Amino acid sequence: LPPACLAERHFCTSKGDEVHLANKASGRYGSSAPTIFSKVIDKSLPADIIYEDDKCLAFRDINPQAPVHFLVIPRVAIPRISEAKDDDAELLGHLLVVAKNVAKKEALQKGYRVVINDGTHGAQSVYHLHVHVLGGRQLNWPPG
Ligand code: TR5
Repeated sequence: LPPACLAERHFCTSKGDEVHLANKASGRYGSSAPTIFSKVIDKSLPADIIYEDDKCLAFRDINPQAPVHFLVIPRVAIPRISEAKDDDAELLGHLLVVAKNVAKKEALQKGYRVVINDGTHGAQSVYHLHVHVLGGRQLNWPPG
């Protein structure tokens, strides 16, 4: 793992860690502080980027929870879905279109899950809006 990731401790290894990190992150970040994903966007931190355009990029999750697990993030730093504005509708729609196009390129024809975690109860650990796409295995429902 890149040292910055280790230092930031935004990755995790288990469900319990994920909730713990989410709680830590919610206390540490104000609503618009830059996050580790700003460094992915400006390429100062290496990430496995699989798609990018002028509005967003998609890259593989560093701690994948399924054989295919990537994130789609806007270039503008909206901290969380609950802080998106009604005017962001076009951008939010674009993120979903990119999610399904990249899922197709990743051969997820059997299906996949699209998730946005929000805030502490949603177990959000990075306060830069991101759409998770998980697939390549049978997923269970409901989530924990
Ligand atoms: O819990 P939420 O929804 O906030 O998800 C944050 C996701 O970001 C987790 O699934 C992490 O594994 C993922 N993550 C964290 C870092 C990171 C990443 N994915 C790709 N690349 C990453 N870098 C370079 N650094 C991270 N700290």
